[in-house]
Amino acid sequence: MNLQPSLFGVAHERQRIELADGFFLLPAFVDTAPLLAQIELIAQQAAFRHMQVGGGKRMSVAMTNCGLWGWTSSTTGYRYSDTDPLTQQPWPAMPDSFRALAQSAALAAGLGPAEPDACLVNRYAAGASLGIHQDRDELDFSHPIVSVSIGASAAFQIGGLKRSEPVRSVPLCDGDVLVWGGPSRLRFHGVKALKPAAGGPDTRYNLTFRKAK
Ligand code: MD3
Ligand code: FE
Repeated sequence: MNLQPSLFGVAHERQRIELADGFFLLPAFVDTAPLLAQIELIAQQAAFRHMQVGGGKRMSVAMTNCGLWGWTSSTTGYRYSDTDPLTQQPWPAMPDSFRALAQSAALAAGLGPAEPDACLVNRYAAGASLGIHQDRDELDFSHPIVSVSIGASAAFQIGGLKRSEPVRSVPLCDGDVLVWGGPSRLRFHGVKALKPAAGGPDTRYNLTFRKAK
């Protein structure tokens, strides 16, 4: 009988990889097909748009939101809004399946419970990137953030608590979930320009669940 521990996980065994203190990767945590269908419904009510940032630059990532609060950016700054500035309507409701996913991921990471009231939906076409930044527009940093990667793989960058600290690049694949909180809540991070692999999906989506207020 072979009592050697296997180098390969059993198919149903879920891994939890701690990339940094309080920063967890749950590889292939979720089947993304149903999430894509929900994203299409959300985008019918609140279209993807390229928001403006300071200096009048247009972000290469297209964004929309669901939930009580939506993250918005304009030439006057960043804020959470309870209405879509394009329509003056409330953002589409957060699907129950999204909230359940965020909660189960936060629990699986050991950082739960998550009580997201905001879900930012990012869409990356080839070449789109997100510069190094911190997520600090939320009221209370004691709540973890959950992020779900969908479609094309991307290289995300994790830095430290100061912009000047070195960054590490980690590949994020379809179905991967990240959960971070505690000492990693204010880490600098970003996403390198998307380079879709031949024969694979040409777009990447990311859901970021936060407690905004
Ligand atoms: C946190 N989105 O919308 S989330 C954002 O993939 C945002 O669309 C990215 O950052 C996206 O604000 C990244 C995942 C992520 C990756 C690396 C991190 C979050 C991180 C490193 C440190 C802290
Ligand atoms: Fe971020």
